Amino acid sequence: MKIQSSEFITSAVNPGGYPPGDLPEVAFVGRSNVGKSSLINKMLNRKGLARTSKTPGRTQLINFFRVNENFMMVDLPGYGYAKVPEEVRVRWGKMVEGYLKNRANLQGVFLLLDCRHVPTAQDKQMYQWLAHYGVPAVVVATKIDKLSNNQWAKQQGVIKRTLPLSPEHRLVPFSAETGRGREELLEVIAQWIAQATVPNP
Ligand SMILES: Nc1nc2c(ncn2[C@@H]2O[C@H](COP(=O)(O)OP(=O)(O)O)[C@@H](O)[C@H]2O)c(=O)[nH]1
Ligand SMILES: [Mg+2]
Repeated sequence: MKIQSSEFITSAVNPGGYPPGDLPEVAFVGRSNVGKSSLINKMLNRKGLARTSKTPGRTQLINFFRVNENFMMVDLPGYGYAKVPEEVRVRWGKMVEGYLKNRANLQGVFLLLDCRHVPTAQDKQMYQWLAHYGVPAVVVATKIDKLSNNQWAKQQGVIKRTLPLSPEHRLVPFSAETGRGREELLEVIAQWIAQATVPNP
C-alpha cells in the first residue's frame, strides 16, 4: 500500500465526538512515550501531523486521521504515566475501553511496546482487552534502532514470554528513525482494510 494523502480530522474524548464510522479504522495504543505519534508520522511520511513530545502524558485525547481518503488511523491516549492522578487514569480507561468495545468500524489495533522494556501490567491488560473484545491485533516493538540484533534476539523472548504472546499475534520491530517495519505494518493495514466490513452509518 502507498500513502497518498493524510489529514487530521478531529480529537475526541467520548463517542459523541468521534467522526462518522463510515470508513474502516485502525488504532494505535501503548504507554505514553512509547512512540505512537512518531510511528504514525513515519507511516504517513508526515513530520508533524501527530504531535510528538518529550514530556509523557500530554495526549489525553483520541486523535483521528484520514488516510488516502479511504481509511482512518486513530492515535489512542497513552497509559502508564506515573505522575497522572487516579481520576485521569480512570477516565483514560473508560475512554479507551469504550472506544475498543463500541467502534464498529474498527478493523484492528497495533499495541506498541518499547523494545527495551519488559511489558508492564498495563501492557498485559491492554493485550488481554484486545483478545477479550475480539479485536485483531499486532504487537509492535518500537525504537528498535536502540538495540543491536543480538540484544533484540534476547529481548524478543522476554516480550513474548511476559505478555504472553499467543501464536496468532505477530511481533513487528519498528523504528521511526530508520523506517524499519513500516512496509510490514502497511501490509497489515492493507489486509485489514481488504477484509473490512463497515456498518452503514
Ligand atoms: N530512537 C528512537 N526514538 C524514538 C522512536 N520513536 C519515538 N522516539 C522518541 O520517543 C519520544 C516519545 O515519542 P512520541 O511519538 O511522542 O511517543 P507517544 O507518547 O507514544 O506518542 C520522543 O522523544 C521521540 O523522538 C524511534 O523509533 N527511535
Ligand atoms: Mg503521542
